[in-house]
Amino acid sequence: MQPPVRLVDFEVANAGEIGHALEVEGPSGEVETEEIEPGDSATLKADLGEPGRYKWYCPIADHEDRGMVGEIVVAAGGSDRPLEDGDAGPGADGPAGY
Ligand SMILES: [Cu+2]
Repeated sequence: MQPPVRLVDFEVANAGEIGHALEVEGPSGEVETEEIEPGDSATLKADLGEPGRYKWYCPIADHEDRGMVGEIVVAAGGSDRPLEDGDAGPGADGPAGY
């Protein structure tokens, strides 16, 4: 049986001084943004329809090795309630960027 598809929007802004991008390795494959220039933002739609632990990282140059990497945890039994201010977002425990 195919796992359910649940698209999650990741809204990312580049507050740094060089280009970055966001790649997410979800249960149905990888998705990534184009390179995001400093001051720009992008939205990445990733299918996270299955509980698990998924990797996110910046695919530009050696940024992953330099710490632009983290984990997205999708718990089972969630609700469809939209995220609200104060909810922990993906990568909330990750690096703050550079
Ligand atoms: Cu980067």
